[in-house]
Amino acid sequence: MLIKKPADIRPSEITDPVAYAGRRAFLQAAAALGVGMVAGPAAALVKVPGKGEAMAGLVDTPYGDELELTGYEHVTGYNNFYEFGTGKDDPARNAHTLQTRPWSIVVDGECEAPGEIGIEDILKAFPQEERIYRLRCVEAWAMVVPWVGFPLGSLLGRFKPTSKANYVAFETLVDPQQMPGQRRAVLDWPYREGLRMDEAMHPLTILATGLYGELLPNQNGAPLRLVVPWKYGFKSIKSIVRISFSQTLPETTWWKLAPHEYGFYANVNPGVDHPRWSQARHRLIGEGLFSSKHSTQMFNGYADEVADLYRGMDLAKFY
Ligand SMILES: Nc1nc2c(c(=O)[nH]1)N[C@H]1C(S)=C(S)[C@@H](COP(=O)(O)O)O[C@H]1N2
Ligand SMILES: [Mo]
Repeated sequence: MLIKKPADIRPSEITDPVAYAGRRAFLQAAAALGVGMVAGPAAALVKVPGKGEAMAGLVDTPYGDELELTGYEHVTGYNNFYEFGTGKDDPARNAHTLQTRPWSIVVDGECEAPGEIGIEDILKAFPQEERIYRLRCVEAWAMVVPWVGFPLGSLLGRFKPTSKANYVAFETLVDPQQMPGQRRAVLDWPYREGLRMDEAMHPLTILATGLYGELLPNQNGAPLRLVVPWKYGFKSIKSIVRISFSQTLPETTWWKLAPHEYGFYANVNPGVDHPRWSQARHRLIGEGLFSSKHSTQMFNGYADEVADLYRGMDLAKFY
């Protein structure tokens, strides 16, 4: 067995996204051997591509160690963001008109301390963690993204939700000047999403502020978007301006538009097909159109963590 001395370890060997899978195993082995790391714990974070603004002081987490990352160019070049067009390459081309500073989020509804918080304060107040999550889109494609963000629950707690807060509703910015797709009534703007309170407070649910170690590119929902790894992609609402606690089930964009196709829960479930396509298998973006498909797992592989939230529910009915 060849044990490399720290000086022989190039940073790319530790952080190269392609050779990512073994990074923490490597770090643990190095620690066990008492080998000092070149650049401290930060060396475990993914390699920053240098396309956007790098984020400092990120917290490494154990989430998603075993997953192989989707390439940065796919994560930022193949998107859904109807405010900038309905084509998968429209957001990357058009989202540069979005102004993400200044930006603030209003939090209201069933809470004792409604208010407003700016994105700069959010970045300062909550330690930004790197978590690698598999994210599934409903049209049977998936990506593995190194998100940067923090648990949604830690933000929600500050506004002191009351006992009537059964759900949380989210809204995206409406501004047809900045969002050219909103000049047409493709969707009923603003884009809206919602979670049950216990889903919102689950530690896997995050508000993402970055990806690949950099502030979110506009096409991925800058400056702040939701990420719920056990649900289909459309739950991950982008460029959020309002979060409201509600006693009743909030209306959500796709569910309202086509209730027989998209439900409120939108949990990844290989056993419940979309009326127009199977949900049992999916392709990973970046592997190519002729690549073999992967079997979709219940709750997108997060069943151990989240299945309890739905105990006793008929998931074919509450899809
Ligand atoms: N505001 C807003 N949020 C949105 C969408 C949208 O059109 N508008 N599309 C959703 C859908 S269908 C998906 S699959 C994901 C895609 O996120 P990504 O482009 O970062 O992969 O964003 C979701 N969030
Ligand atoms: Mo989607």
